[in-house]
Amino acid sequence: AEDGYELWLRYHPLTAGQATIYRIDASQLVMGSATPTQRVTREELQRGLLGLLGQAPSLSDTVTRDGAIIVGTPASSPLIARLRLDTADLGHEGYLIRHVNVDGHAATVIIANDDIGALYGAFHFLRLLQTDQPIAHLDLRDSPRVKLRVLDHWDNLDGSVERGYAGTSIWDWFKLPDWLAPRYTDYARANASIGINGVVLNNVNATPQILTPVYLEKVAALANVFRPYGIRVYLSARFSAPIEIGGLKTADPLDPQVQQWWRTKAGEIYKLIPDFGGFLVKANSEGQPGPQDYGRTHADGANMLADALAPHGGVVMWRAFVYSQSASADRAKQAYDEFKSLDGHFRANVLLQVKNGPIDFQPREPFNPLFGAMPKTPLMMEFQITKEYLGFATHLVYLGPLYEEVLSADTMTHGKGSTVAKVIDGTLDNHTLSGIAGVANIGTDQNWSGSVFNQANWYVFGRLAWNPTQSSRAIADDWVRMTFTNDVAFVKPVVDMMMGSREAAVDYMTPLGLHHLMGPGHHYGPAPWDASEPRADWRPVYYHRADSEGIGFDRTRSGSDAVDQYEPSIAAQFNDVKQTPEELLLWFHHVSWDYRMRSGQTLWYELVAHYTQGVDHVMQMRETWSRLDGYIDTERYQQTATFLAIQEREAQWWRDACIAYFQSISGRPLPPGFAPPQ
Ligand code: GCW
Repeated sequence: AEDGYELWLRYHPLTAGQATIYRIDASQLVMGSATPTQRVTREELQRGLLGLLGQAPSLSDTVTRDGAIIVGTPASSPLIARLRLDTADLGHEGYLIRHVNVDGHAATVIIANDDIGALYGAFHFLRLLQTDQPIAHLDLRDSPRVKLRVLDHWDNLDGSVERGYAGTSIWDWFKLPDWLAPRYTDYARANASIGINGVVLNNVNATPQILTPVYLEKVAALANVFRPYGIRVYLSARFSAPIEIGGLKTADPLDPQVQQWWRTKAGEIYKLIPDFGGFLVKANSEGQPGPQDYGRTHADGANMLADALAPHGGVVMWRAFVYSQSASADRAKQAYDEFKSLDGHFRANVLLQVKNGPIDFQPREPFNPLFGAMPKTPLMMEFQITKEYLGFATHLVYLGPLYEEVLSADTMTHGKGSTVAKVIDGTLDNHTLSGIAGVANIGTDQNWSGSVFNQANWYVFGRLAWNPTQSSRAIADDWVRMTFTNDVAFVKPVVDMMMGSREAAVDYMTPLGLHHLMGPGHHYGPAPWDASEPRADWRPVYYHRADSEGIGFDRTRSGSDAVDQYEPSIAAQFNDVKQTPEELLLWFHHVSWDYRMRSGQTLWYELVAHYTQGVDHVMQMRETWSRLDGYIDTERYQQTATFLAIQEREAQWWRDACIAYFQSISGRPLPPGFAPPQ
């Protein structure tokens, strides 16, 4: 049965015609198996080619026939060294794939400077077959633009997953370190296939127990599984751990005993895990402990941990998501307010991990104003892959366009073209350290991600982490082909459906810059009216501010002045209601219900139109899908069909609830011809 377990690494037989052509160019495998990474690379190629072509290539030490595939590094293979291909620009993780002639035989080489690059190259090569590309005369080279490409698991040690909608945690802490579930290896394969090279195993709302010897041994066992795949483990560290598991009276980062405790802890970890990546820290946010508890700054806290890790080559990923009640009249301003002035005060092995928008993974936010504002600090992107605010498991929402929109946004900090992607990959301000993190959507569900289409969000995250300038449509195209079929009659409509899906969710949930209308706490479904929370900034009305006159959050200079956290030309644009992109209108402005939009319609009518459009799009997706029965297996087809029905019902729920609520406040009539809900 098709349960989606294989993700995009399905390796099911290609059509006979395709297979026959490929078999000619993939007839023999010439590669070493001296190291663990070489071995897993060879296994992957054998498994992939056997699955796709119905016949495994013969293994050989030398090229004896046409169609050989030669894999390795100049250092490990005299044959490759003899070819004298230029690998200088490939770095440690890059690779080249090329057609060559060896001893009179046509061959393809997959060459890298290090084993891991060859594994990435092997996955790329398999992808070409999986997506029906020609392989006879290849000449391509690729290397990652971002150094740390990391999945953040919000997994708790009791097996629950914060904001996880795909079952429970895949880390079976009770059976580790002895039992290594095969799933860990498949997880590593999937990650390596898209270039992910780091995983944070535990929730940022961290328990200190993860740093105790019992758990560190379990962590080490996972690290051993991941190592051949180029993946390092990281841990979320609780700032107060020296008190809770160290028996100290304080966690003050300037206290010598505290510093010593972390140095010793780091030494202990590296003894077990020599390539340990480092710590991820959520401090002084949503009640988590941190340096401010002792009157110290985020920099004091981060640097103390950085000093403990530095001798071993580890990094600190310090989160900029700070959220507390007292800080500011506008929650959107808090991160910038707390961090901007610390630029230049962090150690060289600290990265600041910044959520894509200034609030919290909403369907649409403007880019976070910290991007571009801290040139002396390497800023990491934090995206959310799990759909906390985008319909959990069932709604079909492809996040590629959201990621692409943020990465291609122009911060203007060094003039035109200062994109967020260039901040993240380090090129804008010449950082060698760079990183991007995605909050994982992975759990014990057979299909890993709660739905087949959610797998695409894991996939696109990895591909964009490797190269943040890629097109999310091209990546969707690859994913659909690898996951389902190369039949264009299926691929084209499904890619179109995916590409429109995020805008549809924005429309049926929070159009025109609205945000945080979700039910407080669980964040599922509409609740713009909800006043049950004790704190003002936990209530949706704090964000939409609808009254009889109008709607929206005034973040202009006459309001909270969040606009001035942006570069001056952008600030001026966002400050002016006429120049603000309408998709962000109500994020930055409180405007009258009767405000004239560019279309000539009133804001009220247009708001209603967006909600309706969102529902219409979901109906179209359902309609499209209904015509695709028969192209794929029934299991995945049926589940998707059912989930789309859920999504349609809930999109209508969103529309009807929001329109009814906002109408009760605006007092405006519904647009003529508005079809009441069926
Ligand atoms: O998105 C919010 C979530 C919290 C989360 C927090 C964070 C891990 O609602 O569940 O906590 O952000 O990013 O720290």
